[in-house]
Amino acid sequence: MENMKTTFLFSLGVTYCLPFLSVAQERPNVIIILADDIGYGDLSCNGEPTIHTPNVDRVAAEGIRFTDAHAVAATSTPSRYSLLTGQYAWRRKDTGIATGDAGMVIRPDQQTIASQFRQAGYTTGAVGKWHLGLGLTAGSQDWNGYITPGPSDIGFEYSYIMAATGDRVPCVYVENQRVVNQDPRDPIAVSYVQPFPGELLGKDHPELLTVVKPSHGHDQAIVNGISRIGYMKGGTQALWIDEHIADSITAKAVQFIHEHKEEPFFLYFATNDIHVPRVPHPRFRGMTSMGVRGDAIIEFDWSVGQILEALDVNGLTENTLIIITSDNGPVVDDGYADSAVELLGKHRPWGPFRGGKYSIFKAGTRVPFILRYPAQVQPAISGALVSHIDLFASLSQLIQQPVPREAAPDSQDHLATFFGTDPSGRAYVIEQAGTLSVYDGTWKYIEPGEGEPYNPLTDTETGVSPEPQLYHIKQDRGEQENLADIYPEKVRELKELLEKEWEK
Ligand code: NG6
Ligand code: CA
Repeated sequence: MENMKTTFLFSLGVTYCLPFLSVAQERPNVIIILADDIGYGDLSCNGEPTIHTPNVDRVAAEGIRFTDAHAVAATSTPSRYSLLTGQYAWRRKDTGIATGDAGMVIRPDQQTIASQFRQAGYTTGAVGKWHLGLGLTAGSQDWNGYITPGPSDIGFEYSYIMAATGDRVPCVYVENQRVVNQDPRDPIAVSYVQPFPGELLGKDHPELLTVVKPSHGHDQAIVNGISRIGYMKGGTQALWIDEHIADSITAKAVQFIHEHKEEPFFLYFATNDIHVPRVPHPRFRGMTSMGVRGDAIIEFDWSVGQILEALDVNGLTENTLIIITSDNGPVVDDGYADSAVELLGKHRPWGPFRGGKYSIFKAGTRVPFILRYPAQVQPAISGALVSHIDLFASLSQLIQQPVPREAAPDSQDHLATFFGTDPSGRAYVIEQAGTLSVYDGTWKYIEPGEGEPYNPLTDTETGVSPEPQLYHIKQDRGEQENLADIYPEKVRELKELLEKEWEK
């Protein structure tokens, strides 16, 4: 079924239709599908033969697949903050991995991509993983009432979210800033400071961890046979069921599309897959030989397929711009003994790159990025240098919504590059993980930093070193040879770029 707008235009007849049609096409629907911890190599369109993700591959075949696309940070909160606000998270100290009771990191007076769409007259929604805090300050939320400020204060008219991550309490859905299915006789309390009297904890009761046990950390509140980070009491009826998370949030995203098919909409759909704890629905179990990590990728791909189908059946495919990307790079053991390491086989979640989640090496932030918009964009593969930081300005340009002064200070309009008509992309990208790096498409400089070069728990090469590092990514994409001593001029040039950014 065509939407009303198109029908109206057709009824005007061909002569009058064309100019109007182009106006109509300036207001496409926009969907950002933000995966959690899916690496460059975790999607078959990016070349690893060990995984099969047909729905994502369809989007790639019908759109542009970017091979040099970057998240701003190698963990979720700073990455999402930067994507949504167009401001580098490292400009603020309070944008590290948020607890489940963190205050809202994006302030109500900040503009976001969502508020831009809202001001342009779009219907806006956020579904899935949030991890950007709620309420005014840490621990101040009323989990039994209206939680404010929240997504509606930063541009999302509708929201159906998990407050933080699958492995952090509270393990409940929050719809339009109220906990779903909450029974007032069983009030929810959340703490990241101390356990509640009588609350059984994972560290004391391994026998209660019937679904999966931690490999490190994750030994506090027990919910559904899985111990988590943080303490929680009450809300028994409201608890999510881990196996059903993908089904629950995908259904809400699909419902949002159905309900708003007649008007331009912006949907931010942030999946729980494939973050830990990985508990894919039983129907996906065994679909790969890689155990739950592989099966969660298939579940993610299924979610993408549901979104595509909702667009197809409503006749929205042509005029909807859809982006599929990930908040940060991959990790195999992220704190649960779920056999992901043992069953990985030849699969390379990081693709040809070094590092992974938490790492300043490439795989920490070089993420999958696919854009499809059949009405305007020809299918292609693009090697242009692009970053999440530019979605704010570029999507604002798309909908011709002016960017207010002070808003999105780091975001540049690269819509033509995202549309495949200008191959140049960004001059350089800045990335964050323990320290900062700057990469211009050829050279990458990593600022000296403090911290361990290797984390044995997650098997991560952090890339942090007290020495400056310089890599010639064009010739050495695996970042093996530090050329800082040989090219001090290049080091100085890139270091100065970073310093200038700091001063902005
Ligand atoms: C870490 C957690 C990890 C994950 C990460 C955030 C431990 C031992 N590790 O602190 O499991 O939750 O935070 O991941 O607690 S992110 O993708 O949301 O940034
Ligand atoms: Ca993540």
